[in-house]
Amino acid sequence: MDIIASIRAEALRLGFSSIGFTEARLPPEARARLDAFLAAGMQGEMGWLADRAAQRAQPKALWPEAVSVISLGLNYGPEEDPLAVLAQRERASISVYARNRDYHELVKSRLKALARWLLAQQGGELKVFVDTAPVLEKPLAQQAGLGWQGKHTNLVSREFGSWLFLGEIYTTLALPPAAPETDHCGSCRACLDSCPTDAFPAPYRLDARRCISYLTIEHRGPIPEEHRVAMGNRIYGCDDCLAVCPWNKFAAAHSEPAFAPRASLDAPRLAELAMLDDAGFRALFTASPVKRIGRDRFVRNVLVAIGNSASPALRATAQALAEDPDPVVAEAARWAAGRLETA
Ligand code: B12
Ligand code: SF4
Ligand code: SF4
Repeated sequence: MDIIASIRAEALRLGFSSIGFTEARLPPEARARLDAFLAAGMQGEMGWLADRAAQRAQPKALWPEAVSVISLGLNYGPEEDPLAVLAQRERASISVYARNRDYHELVKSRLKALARWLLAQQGGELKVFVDTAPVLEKPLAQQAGLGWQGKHTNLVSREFGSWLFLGEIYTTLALPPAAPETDHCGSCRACLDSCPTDAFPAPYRLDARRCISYLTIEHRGPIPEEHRVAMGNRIYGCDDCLAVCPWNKFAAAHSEPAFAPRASLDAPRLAELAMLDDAGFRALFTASPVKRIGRDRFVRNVLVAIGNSASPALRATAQALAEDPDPVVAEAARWAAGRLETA
């Protein structure tokens, strides 16, 4: 078996769904597009996207010794329609990626296992990354042949649709590069038209400040009023643009026990979530990515969903939080109670 075939076999054995190889180099367009995104302020409060833009846009600027990049994908395709819960207005929609364990740990442990194996087989030096490092993961994955950056800006795979988590191994080994994947969006614009907050100023461009994923996870302070109604009951992340992609019909559901929705996070009741104190919040979201946003930001999101529920029964829940010690929670509670009064 040649080196590429044996790395591929080991990656699949470790549980990765997809793998590709590319040079540790991105074309100047990647930097230009990142700069245009930042110049327009579309990163909002994610200042860390700008802080290390040079390293993000060019692998060798992050690690000069890097020669090749191994790009890896892990399928997290849902077993059921992830948008079905949006119609259940007294319940919460938590995005597919956050309904159980944090994917970062799983992907990282597999990247490390593959890296150890590769070191033993071939030597060289390497570094592993998933999500949080200054790495443009999607353009690298496209270059490595895993898929293409769709109009919703995420990587779409012919085999796994929009449901791949990405991770990388940068290595000093010279590995033969794969052919980059080409764009198969064609005239489709399903993702662009599905966005509740109109977050795409143009195909392939996302204004993060309007994206519900950003608003519910990254944004501190009150959620701008102009987006609250469109959020519906999405309280952590959003899957609309991913879920409508026609390439998902070729995808199989994931086979990871760690990604099967926990019963308590599968359409939980808004009334119960709103009443969580700090300890209750931490206990419910043990090992979940949701834990990162903390009780206050989480309850803020839940209150926006309560305001959108059109359920008079939830008005008392909102009112009970109107004097919350956290001013952002208190403001969201008053907004929700006011909406339900009108309802
Ligand atoms: C910041 C960030 C966010 C931000 C901003 C998203 C964004 N699109 O930039 C927010 C918080 C909104 C977010 C949301 C989500 N994220 Co996110 N996020 C990231 C992160 C950390 C950095 C992405 C980045 O560099 N953005 C900066 C902008 C400039 O980059 P970009 O979108 O790639 O912009 C490119 C396009 O504009 C393109 N472009 C511009 N013009 C043109 C024209 C043409 C013709 C073409 C082809 C391209 C093109 O070039 C730019 C540079 O590559 C990555 C992890 C990483 N390190 O890469 C995860 C990552 C992108 N996120 C991921 C996920 C799963 C999500 C969510 C689905 C989570 C959820 N369910 O709520 C949503 C999806 C929202 C969406 N439609 O993108 C996955 C995506 C996996 C995949 N298959 O692509 C990643 C890769 C994490 C991971 N390791 O798996 N995310
Ligand atoms: S994740 Fe939701 S809010 Fe963000 S761009 Fe996609 S559809 Fe729009
Ligand atoms: S929904 Fe259509 S336009 Fe959007 S990424 Fe999928 S194929 Fe491309």
